[in-house]
Amino acid sequence: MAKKTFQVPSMHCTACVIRLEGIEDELPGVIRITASYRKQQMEVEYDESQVSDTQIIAIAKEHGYEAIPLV
Ligand SMILES: [Cu+2]
Repeated sequence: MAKKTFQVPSMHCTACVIRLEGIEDELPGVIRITASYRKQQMEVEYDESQVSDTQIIAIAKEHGYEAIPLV
């Protein structure tokens, strides 16, 4: 199990939080996404044997959000 935080600078309202958190139901292997509009971040818990951070970044992009992994 992996947990990674991404900076999402293009979040502009609380509806973005709901859209980003909805990704957890779309991408197999993603267990939970917790997004914060105030922090402009989303925290993703995922099974790294099923899904990679590259795929998470790609699906966020499909929704119109740039997700930058924090080291
Ligand atoms: Cu928004």
